[in-house]
Amino acid sequence: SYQPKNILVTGGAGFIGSNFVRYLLGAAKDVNVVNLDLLTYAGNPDNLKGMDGEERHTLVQGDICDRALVDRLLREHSIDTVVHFAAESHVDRSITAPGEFVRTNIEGTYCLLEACRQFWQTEQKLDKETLQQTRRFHHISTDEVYGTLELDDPAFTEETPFAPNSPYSASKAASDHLVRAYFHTYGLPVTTTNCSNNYGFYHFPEKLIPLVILNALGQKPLPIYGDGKNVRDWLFVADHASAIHRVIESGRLGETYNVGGWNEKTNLEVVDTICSLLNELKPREDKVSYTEQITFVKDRPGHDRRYAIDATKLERELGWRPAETFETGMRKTIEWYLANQPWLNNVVSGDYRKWVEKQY
Ligand code: NAD
Ligand code: TDX
Repeated sequence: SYQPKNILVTGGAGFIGSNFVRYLLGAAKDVNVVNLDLLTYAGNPDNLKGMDGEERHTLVQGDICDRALVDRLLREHSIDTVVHFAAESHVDRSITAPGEFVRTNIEGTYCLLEACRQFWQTEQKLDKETLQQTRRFHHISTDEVYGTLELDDPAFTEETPFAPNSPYSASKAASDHLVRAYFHTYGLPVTTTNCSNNYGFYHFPEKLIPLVILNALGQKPLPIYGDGKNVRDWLFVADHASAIHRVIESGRLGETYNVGGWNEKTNLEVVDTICSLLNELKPREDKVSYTEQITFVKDRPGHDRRYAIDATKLERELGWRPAETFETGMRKTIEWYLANQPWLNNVVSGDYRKWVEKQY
């Protein structure tokens, strides 16, 4: 199997990227990680505190669209493997301001692909066989590229045609196509994973699960879009990290692998689960259930009804299964948020942004 050594992770100060870096430094004792992250509102260096193997990790604040910077990092750190998380990731923001999604998600992916092609093929002069044996470009994508499902439709497979419905998913679909094209045209050794909704530690509280935890504890309304019956498949973030690692090690080049948790839930079911765990672990002083805070609000424009992932290819070819069920993963998540209120307070107050001022 392929063993990465000097890895450029992009977007590794965000939610999934930071969980992946933490996982990888622990799981692979001989890897070095350079973490290129622009530290937008979604990037938080606190997510990377106290990691085993942190002496093998370097955080660089910078833009994946900055070609000169990417070129320099590839060369200075003899990068053999790129793991690409950096993106604008929030669907609601893509509806109000799509421009940054086109820039980071499409142009940024293009810039990284070009830089790798130039560095590995032109500068290091690797022939196709050596290139494909000794280098990797792994691209992280989403199930949202496949569009939306009716309740009785079969789950998305890797063969499902792309039909993105939001500026976010359209920009991710474009980046997936570019990655695919660099394999077919230039032989770049790429793999892609399309994953369902993640939840877990260090999740930024603009997304449904951490927002509901935050608002529940703050005695604020728990906003449910529309009728609350939209369905998502949920995967614990550490399971996503292990799936990515497995695909980098053993995935077939040029292939995409769907990653999912076999956990389809309506949004109301998700919010009910959070409320009952909180009722048990941190009951309200008045002993009233947190579900009393549920409030139905205006629906998201173009709100996809259902996502469901068929992850059998990943299981059949690479033997991967998630370790957590929704119940075990959600319990860990709620316990983590209750034990890490300073992290949450830093995010809500904006204090986490001060890292940037302290460093530069
Ligand atoms: P996130 O918003 O928490 O993190 C994104 C990170 O990228 C941040 O640290 C941000 O600072 C950084 N970034 C943004 N623009 C950048 C730029 N121009 N240059 C360098 N860094 C930049 O997102 P996430 O939820 O961790 O998602 C990570 C990846 O996984 C994304 O590609 C997303 O599309 C994909 N994904 C997410 C989910 C999910 O449920 N969150 C599911 C499937 C796939
Ligand atoms: O306040 C809310 N109320 C609500 O009902 C929010 C923020 C969301 N929702 C709904 C919309 C969705 O049906 O909950 C569901 C989940 O919403 P998000 O947490 O915004 O996630 P989603 O839009 O499904 O996209 C996520 O999963 C796929 C990530 O943000 C993407 O980056 C990933 O690709």
